Amino acid sequence: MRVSGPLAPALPSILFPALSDGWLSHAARVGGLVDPSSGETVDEALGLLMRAPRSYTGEDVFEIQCHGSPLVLERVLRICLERGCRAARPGEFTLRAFLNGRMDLAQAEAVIDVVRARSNASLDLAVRQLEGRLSRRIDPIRSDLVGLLARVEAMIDFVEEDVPPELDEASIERLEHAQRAVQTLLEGAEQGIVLREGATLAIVGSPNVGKSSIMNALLGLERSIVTPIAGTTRDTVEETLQVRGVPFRTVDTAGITISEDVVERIGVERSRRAIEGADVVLLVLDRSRALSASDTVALEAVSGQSHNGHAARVVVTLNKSDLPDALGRPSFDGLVPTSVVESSTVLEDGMEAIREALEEAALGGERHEFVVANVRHQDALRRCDESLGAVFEGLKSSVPLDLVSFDLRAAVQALGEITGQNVDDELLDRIFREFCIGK
Ligand SMILES: Nc1nc2c(ncn2[C@@H]2O[C@H](COP(=O)(O)OP(=O)(O)OP(=O)(O)O)[C@@H](O)[C@H]2O)c(=O)[nH]1
Ligand SMILES: [Mg+2]
Repeated sequence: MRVSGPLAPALPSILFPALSDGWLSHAARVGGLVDPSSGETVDEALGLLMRAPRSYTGEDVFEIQCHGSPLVLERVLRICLERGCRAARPGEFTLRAFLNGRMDLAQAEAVIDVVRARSNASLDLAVRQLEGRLSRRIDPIRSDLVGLLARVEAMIDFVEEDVPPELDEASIERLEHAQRAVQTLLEGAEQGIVLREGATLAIVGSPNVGKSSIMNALLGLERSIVTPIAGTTRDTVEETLQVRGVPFRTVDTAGITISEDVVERIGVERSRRAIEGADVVLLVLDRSRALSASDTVALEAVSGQSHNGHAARVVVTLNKSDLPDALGRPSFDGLVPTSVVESSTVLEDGMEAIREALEEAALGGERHEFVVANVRHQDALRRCDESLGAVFEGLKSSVPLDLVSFDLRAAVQALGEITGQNVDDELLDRIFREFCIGK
């Protein structure tokens, strides 16, 4: 239980009457937690007083660690409420931390990302944002633009008649530098979304090529049924999978083939739908036999697919590499795989190559060192970039400087929205509504 605000320092001696007064800040103490109205001991608990400003919220904070029983928690909560406390709203502790300058808005938003992270990669990103990585990139760009804005506004005030004022070379270079920095941050935007939200992977191919075996090998558990009988997987099997920290919603599909069997036909139809819904397709071919009619149908299904208008990236694996090669390098007729690898689930060979290829396909290339994963931040960066573009347009066509200053101010404001220099209550409300109570 955490209490923040002016009532916090009074609580230790009320709740722990047996302990001597004089609670030191940041020193935990253990004792009987007593209900002051009845004098009854509720639990044996730890109390921790943290004096402002060295606390999460920046206010005086008292934290109680009792045994996890909901009954105990309820009683402690009731005692605190009777002493004038009120229940925290979702994210209120973090909101106060932001309002008291303990963290900026991007850091505050990272708190919820840490709580919600579904993969190592997204947790990593959230923690780095919490540490202030994004803010440290944004702040210098913004303060440079603020300096330039001051300069432009001074020029407006001192403009001489008939002499069109011009921005000096050095200032223009600084503007260009700022825009490049913003664009660099935007470069990893797509990766940021993938790392945060994950990608959908469909494992497809003709029957019996080893799709389910590969799915199991990637998962490290026997999720899908594997047998020598073609047509073992008759329906899609879904599982979440982490590949090098990237979350994949993975779908093992029924082998694609031309079939008269009703059940099989439905399975194939579902496989096709899985391909349509995928960001990444892993096409499995059996290297130990020549390309069959079913392989061709599978290849066509993968080539013809498109997902929300943009095609999924395709990784091909030539499986059963432990057996003699009867396939060679097939021509993929119009299909351009991002990688072609070889694998053998029997020898457990090539799984790293598949993982690497899947990661690259999902991220659309090499992993950026730092990416902006929050859509709100990306939107603000885009607006900043656009406004800076308008500034350059304006300078080139010698529009009045007050118009230039208008665009420059918009760029500064967009960056300020990320770290929280310019935010209104409505936006704060929207951000912190997403939080859970107690954060
Ligand atoms: N030699 C060899 N056999 C393999 C390999 N991978 C899978 N197999 C075998 O191939 C057969 C089919 O494997 P599955 O993983 O069920 O193949 P699938 O593509 O899921 O098959 P369907 O679900 O029927 O479409 C099984 O007998 C596997 O043991 C491999 O790398 N080498
Ligand atoms: Mg299968």
